[in-house]
Amino acid sequence: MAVQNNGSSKSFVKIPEIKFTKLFINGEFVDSIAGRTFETIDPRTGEIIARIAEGDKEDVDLAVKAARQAFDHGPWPRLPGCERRRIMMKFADLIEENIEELATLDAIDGGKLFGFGMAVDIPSSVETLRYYAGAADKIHGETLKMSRELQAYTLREPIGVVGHITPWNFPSNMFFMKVSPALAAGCTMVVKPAEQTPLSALYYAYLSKLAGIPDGVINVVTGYGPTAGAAICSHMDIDKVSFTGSTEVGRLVMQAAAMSNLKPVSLELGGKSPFMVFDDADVDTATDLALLSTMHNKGELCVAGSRVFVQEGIYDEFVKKLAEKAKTRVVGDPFDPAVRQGPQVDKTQFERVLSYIEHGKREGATLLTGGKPCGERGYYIEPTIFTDVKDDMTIAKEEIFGPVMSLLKFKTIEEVITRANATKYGLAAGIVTNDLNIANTVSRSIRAGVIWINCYFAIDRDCPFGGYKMSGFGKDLGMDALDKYLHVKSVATPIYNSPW
Ligand code: TXE
Repeated sequence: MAVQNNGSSKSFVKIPEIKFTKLFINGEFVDSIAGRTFETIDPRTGEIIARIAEGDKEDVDLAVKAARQAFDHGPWPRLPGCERRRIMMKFADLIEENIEELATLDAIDGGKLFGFGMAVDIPSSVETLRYYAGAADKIHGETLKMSRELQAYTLREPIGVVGHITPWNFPSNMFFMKVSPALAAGCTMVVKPAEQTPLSALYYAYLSKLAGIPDGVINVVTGYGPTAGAAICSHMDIDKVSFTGSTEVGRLVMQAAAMSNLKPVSLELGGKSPFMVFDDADVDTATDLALLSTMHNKGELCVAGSRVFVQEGIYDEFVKKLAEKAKTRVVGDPFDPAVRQGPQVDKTQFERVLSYIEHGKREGATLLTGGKPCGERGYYIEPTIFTDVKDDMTIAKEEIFGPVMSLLKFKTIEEVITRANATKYGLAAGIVTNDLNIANTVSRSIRAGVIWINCYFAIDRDCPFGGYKMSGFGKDLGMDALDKYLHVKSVATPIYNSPW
C-alpha cells in the first residue's frame, strides 16, 4: 500500500517477462558486436529488470548501413503516401492492442504512473502516429511562376537517414514525436533511446515489423550517450539528427554534426519555465495548475513551470492552499491508483534533485513542504516547495528536473515579465488570469516557444512544440515537425519549348 508522502516499497505488479533486450537492426533483434550489455533498473526498488544489449559505434554503423540501404533502394521512401499511411495506421492499432504491456514497461523502467500511461502517454503516442499517418499522403510542393519565361515547381522529398536520440522522461511519447513525422516523410532511421528506459522502444521496434514497416526503416540501437549517441551525431551517412535531452549534450550534438557532415540538427533541451499567477486568478485553480506544472511526472518535465511567480494580493492565500494540497499528494508505487507521484528515474537523478534541495536550504530559501527522500527503498522524493526564493538562487536559475517548486512574489505585470524572461532558457510559460489584457500582453512578451493560459502541459499533436534561446530550436509535433524531415527541391523549366 502506498504511504502518503512516503515511498511505498510494495510492488503492485510483478515485473512482466521482458521479451526484447537486443538491438533491432535491419528487422532483426541482434546482440551488440562486442557482446556487451547494460542493466536497466527499476527505480521503485533499485533492482535490475533486465540486461540490455549495449550498442556502440560499430553497431551504429551497421544500423546506419541498414537504414541507408532501405532509403536508397528500399520501398519505404518510394511508396505512395497512402500506402505509408495504411502501414502506420496498422502500427498504431498494434500499439493499442498491447497498451497494458507497454504502460507497464514505462512504469517499471521509468517510475511513471501506470494509470497515466494507460490513459494518456500511450494513447497520445498512438494519436501522434495516426496524425502523421494522415499527413503521409498530403506532402506536396507548390507551382511557381518565375519572372522570366520559365515555370517552376517544388518537390518535398524525405531528408534521408535520420538519427533520433531520446530522453527517459516520456519514453513512448518521445519515440513517436520523432519517429512518426519521419516515417510519414519517407525517411529511414536509427533511434537511440535513453539508457534508463530502453524497454518500450524495443517493443515498438517489434510492433513496427509486425505492422509491415520494411526492414531497415526503423532501427533501434540501445546504449549510452557518449558512445552510441555520439556515434550517431558524428556519422557521415546520417542526414539529420533530432535530439531531446540536456542543454549540455545539445551543444555536443551540434558540435559533432558541424564537425562531421554538417547535418542539420533539431534540439529540444532544458528549461526553467515561469508560471505566473495574477491577483484576479481563482486560487483553487491556480494552485492545482501550479502543482501540475511542477510535480507532474515527478517533476521530470522539460516544461516544468518550476518558477512560480504569484502576485502579492493573493500570495498568502495561494501559499496556504498550495501547501495543503501538496501535503495530500500521495507518493509511492506507480501501479497504485491512489499514487500521484512515483520514484525519480534513477539514482543519479535522485541524488541530483536532492542536491538542488540542499542548495535551496543553504542559500536561504524556506522549506514550505517536503525536502527529503521518502520510502525504505527506491528513488522517492517528497513534493518540495520553497518560499523566500530570490531570482539569483541556484534553485531559481537551474533546471532541477524533480518535484521541487520555487515561489516568488511580484507586484506589477512589467516586473513579472522582466523577471520571467531573465533566464537562458525559453521553453514554456504558464499564465493564470481571467483578464484578457494581461493574458495577451504577457503571452506576447515572454520569450518562450509554448505559452499555456489557464492550463498547463497542454501538449497536443497539433501544436508545434519547442523552445527559444538555450531551450533549443526546431519543432516537434504539428505540421512544422514534418518539415524537419523534408527537403524542398526547386525544379525549373521553360514554359515554351524555346531558349529563354
Ligand atoms: O541527459 P542527457 P541526462 C535535462 C534534465 C536532466 C539533465 C541530465 O535537467 O536532469 O538533462 O539528464 C543521450 N552524444 N534533461 O544526463 O545526457 C543520452 O544517452 C549523443 C532534459 O539523462 O542529455 C540520452 O539518450 N547523445 C530533457 C539523451 O542523450 C548523448 C530530458 C538525453 O540524455 C550524449 C532529459 C552524447 N555525447 C534530460 N550524451 C528534456 N529536454 O526533456 C548523452 N546522450
